[in-house]
Amino acid sequence: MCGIVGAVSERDVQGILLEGLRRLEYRGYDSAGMAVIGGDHSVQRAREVGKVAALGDAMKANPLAGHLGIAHTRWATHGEPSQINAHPHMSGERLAIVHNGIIENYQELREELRADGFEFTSQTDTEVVAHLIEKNYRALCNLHDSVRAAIARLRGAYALAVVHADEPNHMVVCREGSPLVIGVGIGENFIASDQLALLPVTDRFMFLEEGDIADIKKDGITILDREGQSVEREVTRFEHGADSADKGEYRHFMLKEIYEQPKVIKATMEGRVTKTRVLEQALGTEAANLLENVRHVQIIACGTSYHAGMVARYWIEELAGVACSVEVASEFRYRKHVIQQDTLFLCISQSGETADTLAALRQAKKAGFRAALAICNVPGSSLVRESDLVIMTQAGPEIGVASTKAFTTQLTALLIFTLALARHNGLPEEQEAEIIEALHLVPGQVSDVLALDGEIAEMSKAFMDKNHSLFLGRGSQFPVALEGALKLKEISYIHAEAYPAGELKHGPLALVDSEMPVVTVAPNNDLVEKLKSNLEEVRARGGELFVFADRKADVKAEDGIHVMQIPSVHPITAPIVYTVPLQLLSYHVAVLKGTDVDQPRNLAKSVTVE
Ligand code: HGA
Repeated sequence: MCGIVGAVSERDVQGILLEGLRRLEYRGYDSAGMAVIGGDHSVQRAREVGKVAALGDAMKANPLAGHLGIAHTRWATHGEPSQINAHPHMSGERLAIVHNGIIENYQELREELRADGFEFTSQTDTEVVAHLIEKNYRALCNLHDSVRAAIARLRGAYALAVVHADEPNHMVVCREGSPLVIGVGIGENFIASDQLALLPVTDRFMFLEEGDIADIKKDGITILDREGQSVEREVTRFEHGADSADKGEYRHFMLKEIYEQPKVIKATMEGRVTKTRVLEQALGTEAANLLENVRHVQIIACGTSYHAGMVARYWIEELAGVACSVEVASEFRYRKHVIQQDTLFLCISQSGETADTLAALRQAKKAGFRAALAICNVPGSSLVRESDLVIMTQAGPEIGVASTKAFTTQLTALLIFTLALARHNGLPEEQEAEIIEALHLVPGQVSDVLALDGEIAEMSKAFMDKNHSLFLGRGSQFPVALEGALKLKEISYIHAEAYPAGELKHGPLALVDSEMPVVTVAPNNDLVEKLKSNLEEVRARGGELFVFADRKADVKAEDGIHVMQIPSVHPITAPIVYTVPLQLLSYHVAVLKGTDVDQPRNLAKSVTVE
């Protein structure tokens, strides 16, 4: 959340920074700003409320010329979205800063700096950091040292980029708990919250470690670690095509990403499964060792990734016979837990920078778990670097704030992991082969569901004027219902709740009437007959049902029951396939309602604040 970009170059940096912000806008979009050090060695700043386009428009009339600059797109945590709270923040006329994260002790620092005579113009925690660095600068006259001295006093999470007009040839950047990457150019260098922002200018990146402080000049990068020791960070090349941040022919990134699913699910399987078996070594050289004797799996995640973890629990207990617990990271990290012996800690995060998940992982590493496994979509992210074992999803960059392809590739990776674990726990070879064969069919089955797009768009009209909806599923389809409800909430702003279908009569049935559409996923598994009875309960109360059902499940369309037939799928892989029609349904409802599909209100991607 919040996007940072910076550049130091021979050329004017305004265009590079604006394009970087446009690409980072998924991280926050309530205001945007830029500060550039011009030829006269003064700081010029522009800030606008709203999206990056508003800043771009303002800058057409008043361009900022200069070879060193920093910029920011905001997702407010401290202080309303407004021009005065927009970054960059300044201390005096000569120091400017952009920040991603939260400074927890900002109140006490603010009081101290006020007593020192600093005047505050915003409500943000960030402005405190600007003044703190400036205070140090007055004594130390060196930006790097001033930043180091300032961050020693900060509690919380931050990625910072700082420029000072007295040192017009470099910026100082650092990170602790929020992501920051350095883009390595030729005769120019860059920084950003993620690689995507910089793809038009470079494909070579260095990832800062927690506690690093770097000086970025156009012809050199120096990095010191937390202890002040000079360190080298490896330069890696970006693997995905530079077009990933483009919508192409699609109206929205979300739709593009829904349609990419057959390809990326396949990519996530590549190199990890044969026709009939999981290649355990492909999960890491240590995989066999770490998975042996696992007696319990503790899954931690947030949001959509949490739903993926909930599906995995059904798989892990059913196929591996290993106990599995799933918990949202923000709860897990703040309670005492009993750790059973030989528990594997499994974190799921699209970005690998989710603040709560990372914090939970760091606690877990001290707490005596057997090992930590990450399922993640971003190579080089903190989660990936800090885990013992990693399964990368191969979704490619996901730009739409509402997660789609990241979820289905997480499920794919989790099923592969489950089978590897299950093999250590006596899953018969034939059963492994049956499931892998079913997994190979999933990309084709997802394509078949995508072919229903037109019909689903038609169905979505029934939701346009509704304020509430219910989603039902049983067994491993319950998390699919949860994910479907989350998608509808996120992008159409319709209140949606998901229940295990068997819970209906224990409360939510009271809500059912003709104004409450009820969406149900009904694959042909051993729970389908029970599910049909639940549907009757809804129908008997006048509720309108929208059922995504296996052809063979024999759910009949009739008055008030709309049935969309889904290709027959294996019960184990069904959650992956049944997610897709629910994504399309939410997408079309949102389009009909005219909401901002890719950047829904109040949300942002990559939740790097707590
Ligand atoms: N706390 C700062 C930055 C917010 C942020 O990083 N959001 O993700 C602010 O409120 O401006």
